[in-house]
Amino acid sequence: RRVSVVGLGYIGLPTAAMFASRKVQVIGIDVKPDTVDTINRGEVHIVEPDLDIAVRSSTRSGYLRASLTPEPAEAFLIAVPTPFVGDSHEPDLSYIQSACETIAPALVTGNIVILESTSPVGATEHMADWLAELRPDLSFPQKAGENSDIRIAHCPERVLPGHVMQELITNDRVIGGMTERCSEMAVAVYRHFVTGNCVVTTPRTAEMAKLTENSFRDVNIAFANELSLICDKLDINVWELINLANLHPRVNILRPGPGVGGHCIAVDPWFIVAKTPEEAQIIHTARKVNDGKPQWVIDKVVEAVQARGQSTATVACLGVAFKPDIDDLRESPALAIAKKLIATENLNIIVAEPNIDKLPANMAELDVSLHSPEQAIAKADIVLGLVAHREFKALSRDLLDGKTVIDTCAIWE
Ligand code: SAJ
Repeated sequence: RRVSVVGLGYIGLPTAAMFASRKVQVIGIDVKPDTVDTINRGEVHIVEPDLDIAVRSSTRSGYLRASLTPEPAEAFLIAVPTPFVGDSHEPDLSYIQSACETIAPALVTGNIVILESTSPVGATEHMADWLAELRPDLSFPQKAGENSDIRIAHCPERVLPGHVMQELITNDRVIGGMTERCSEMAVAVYRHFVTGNCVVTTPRTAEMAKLTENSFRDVNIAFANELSLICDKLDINVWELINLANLHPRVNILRPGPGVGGHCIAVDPWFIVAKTPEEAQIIHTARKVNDGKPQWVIDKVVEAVQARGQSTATVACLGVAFKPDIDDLRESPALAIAKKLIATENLNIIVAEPNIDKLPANMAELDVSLHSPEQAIAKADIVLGLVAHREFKALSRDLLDGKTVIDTCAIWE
């Protein structure tokens, strides 16, 4: 058995390592020579608990190998990014299209191609059409139905960063085959390591299911964030309010924060809005509410400086990761806030982020050194809680005496 995983990033690499751990021969394909070399040395280029161990043992055992060029396999899994086109909120399918160009020459009768990338509704059909154009000698399900040479399915990934290696195994999978046999074959592929249910549907429903899951979370976080603005105006403690409301057996409000980060929840709802702008009113508004939260936090800091009657102030930003207890800075609202505050006149910014040793090279414009939380608070006039890391929650409240505290994420509640 051989599986090829195209795109060795946050989803592709853990998935490849998971197949290899089950003694399936895996060829991982990536466009970046550095990534290919790193993996072939048994090392990893991304941080995810236990991924390093899995990649090291799979390359040593010979079940995982990375390459720039495609090789024959039974199943091809595509796990490439689907970002926005430029500064727009339109999905960019060009990475999927390139992946098709990469694998097309290696396809033979009996293969299955599975799209794992989070995609707008209709993307799997586009993928099938691109492959059909590239390989006119083979038949595909959109024309040949159950008799096609190549099978096609969409099986979106749903794993939570920080828990990927566990959730890959235990999460239920949505399997959207273009035909029943496409779904059956996709289920057989995932059964190598998935212990959760594999639930079969169509590609369009599978695409929408993934977008719906992340939009559901975004809308619910927006509700919590909107409550935080309302409570601030009405002089009510939003954390106490939410705890009280959540005592109701059918209410479960999420946590307000400095905004929504990461590369999924702040992106995927736009794929629904882009397709159905008239209908997707709540989903669109939720995006705007969550995207507006960082500026609200910045305004709070500026107000706090004025309230202290100071012309300049030192602000300790506690946390720059995109969520608690993780070292991932991508699309982090906390980092965006810290950067904007650094660019604000008369503010001296210090940053504490216990999950990283140094700010990454491409953040060089962040001309600040990392402090321990205790040091940062000691030097600060204003303490700005941005991420509820466990190290911050463990801090003594006495450290905050005499400081102005803006706690956006309930570190001290
Ligand atoms: N956040 C809040 N308040 C909350 C919960 C989260 O402000 O109550 C913020 C976080 O701080 C973070 C952002 O939302 O900035 C997103 O964090 P998250 O933990 O909700 O989600 P992600 O982006 O790490 O992973 C999500 C997951 N989706 C769902 O839970 C529905 C994951 O299962 C998906 O696989 C992943 O997106 C993905 O790749 O699509």
